[in-house]
Amino acid sequence: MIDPKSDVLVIVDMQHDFLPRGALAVADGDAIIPGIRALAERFDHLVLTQDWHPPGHLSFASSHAGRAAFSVIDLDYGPQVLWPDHCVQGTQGAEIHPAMRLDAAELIIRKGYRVGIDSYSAFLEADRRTPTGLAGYLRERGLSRVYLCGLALDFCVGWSALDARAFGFDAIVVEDLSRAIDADGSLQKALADMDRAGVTRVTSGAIS
Ligand code: VGL
Ligand code: ZN
Repeated sequence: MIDPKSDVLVIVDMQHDFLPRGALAVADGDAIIPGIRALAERFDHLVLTQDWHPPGHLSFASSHAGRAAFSVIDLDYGPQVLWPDHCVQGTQGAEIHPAMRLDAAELIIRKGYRVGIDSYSAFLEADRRTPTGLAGYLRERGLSRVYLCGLALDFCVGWSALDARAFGFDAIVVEDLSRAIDADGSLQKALADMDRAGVTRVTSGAIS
């Protein structure tokens, strides 16, 4: 049962670059738009996340001579998948799809805006030390249960859900309203990590 006081829906990275024809398109990403819209209508509190990279971002394959997209390099903070250029600040590809209740969103949290650190998680950047401020925001507002959906299930949705748990929130991933990139077993790993961390997985039809 959705509790209008304590529950927040976090819609992750529903941006044109992650949708079909986008720079880092997630298969079938557009299929979840109507369902997310319908679910968003049922929450009093709505937060959107926006992947928001400067040109030349460290996570772009184009920033590393001779490296192909979807290969992995070792950085100071750990392994980093290299992506096609995506969600560059101010570009159309970085815009959030207009069906995501932009008008009703209480917070749009941008992430990945430091040129040298990626951030899949909406809570903590990839160096695992730099907070985005979202945990404090939710805490201060008494929002203790976080529903998550969007793109991509095995990266930004999954990492955000794991960090929600790590910061002491209840975390519920709406699986049918998320889609995965599934690079090199990443989906299976994300699901296992979430189960281990106590992230609940539901389908939208089961949310009363
Ligand atoms: C994402 C890869 C790179 C995501 C963002 O939103 O899942 N994935 N940047
Ligand atoms: Zn990104």
